[in-house]
Amino acid sequence: MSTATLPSLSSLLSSRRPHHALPAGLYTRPDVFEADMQVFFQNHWILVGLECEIPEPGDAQVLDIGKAGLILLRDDDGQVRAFHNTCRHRGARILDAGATVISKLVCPYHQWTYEPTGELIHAPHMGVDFDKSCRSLKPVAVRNVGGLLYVCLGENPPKDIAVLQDVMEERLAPYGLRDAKVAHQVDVIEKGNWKLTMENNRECYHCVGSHPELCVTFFDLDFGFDPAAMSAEERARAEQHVADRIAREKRWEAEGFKSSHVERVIDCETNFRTQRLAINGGGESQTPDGKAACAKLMGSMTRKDLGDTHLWGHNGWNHFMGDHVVSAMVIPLTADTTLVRTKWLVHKDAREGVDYDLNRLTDVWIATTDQDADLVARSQAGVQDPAYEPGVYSPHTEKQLDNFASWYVQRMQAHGY
Ligand code: 3BY
Ligand code: FES
Ligand code: FE
Repeated sequence: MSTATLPSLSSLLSSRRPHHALPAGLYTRPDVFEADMQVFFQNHWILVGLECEIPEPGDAQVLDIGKAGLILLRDDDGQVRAFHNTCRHRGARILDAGATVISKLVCPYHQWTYEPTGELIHAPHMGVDFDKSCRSLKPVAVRNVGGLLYVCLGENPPKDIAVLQDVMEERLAPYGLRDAKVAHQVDVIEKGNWKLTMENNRECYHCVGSHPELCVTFFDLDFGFDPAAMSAEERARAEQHVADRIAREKRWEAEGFKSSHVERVIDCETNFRTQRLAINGGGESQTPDGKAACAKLMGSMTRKDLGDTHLWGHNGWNHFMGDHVVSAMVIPLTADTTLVRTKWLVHKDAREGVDYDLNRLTDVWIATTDQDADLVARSQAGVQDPAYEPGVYSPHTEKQLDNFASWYVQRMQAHGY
């Protein structure tokens, strides 16, 4: 099909049927990918890293997000700052993607030099009248939400990030993310559109069929179920599970640990959802046997029995447990490839081989992430099939996908598509 015969993006968006998956073009077309990057990765808040990845002055993390380059660093006064990674002379990239340590930011092209505050301090051969003061690096809006770093690359960052901060700072405080370290990181490039990656992570309908390791500690029942599809015995077990969850949540809340379900998923700019859920098995952590993987607990945590505080956003998901944290961020690469970067955090003083065994810490989510990558590739292959027709979501186990697809369409339309 030539581009001229393709439906417009706005007609694709308005053709999405309520409660159904998105039309194929929204998962496959390069022009939609460009629009997605502009709307959801340039003009919404995105999760880009962790404060503990830049613990000391001069520590920097550099990331490519589509065509945009981002520098995250800690300045000499200890403040976290973010800049666009493009030189104010002729635009060259200043730092390469990855982790680095800087004292000044020196552009490799003609050595224009910037302070960690972004101020231009050295620009040789520009003449005596050259005004350096208006050529600082362009800042990027950054928010530190209890140790999770969010940026908005655009000029008008959504104000409702304040809701996320309000809800999560209190919940994250005991986990002491600032005093954590990344024990392990894995990059997986999924062969699918970023929205398929996000949809896959919002349901546990597929867990029983695909995630034997995760199912030891994860209750798929927490992600919805259809009583009508169950035997009397299964239904009784599911109802008991829900009753236990409510009782446990009340107990945790009474003990001062916020646990309730909070969601901002439609009619909002900053999409997030959080809830503290119980862990199956040993009840402590997402490990092969449910027992904590790290003897030294996170932050000020003194208990291992506080479940898993989940946090989903539109480009990532996180699990905060007593002994460790799993934080995944999603960066689209092309219409049909997506980077999923998963980090395992432990207390900064925890010693590998003494306080934790790296395999026990990472086994479950390495396996789960690989299994999810297969599912996403399978979805992408299927949605680009000419025979694909958007299917209906389960009202019981895929409600979060329905909400995500509705939010996606709403936000695209709000941005003029
Ligand atoms: O992606 C998964 O396997 C599951 C489904 C629910 C949340 N997530 C961890
Ligand atoms: Fe950076 Fe010239 S482009 S110094
Ligand atoms: Fe999965």
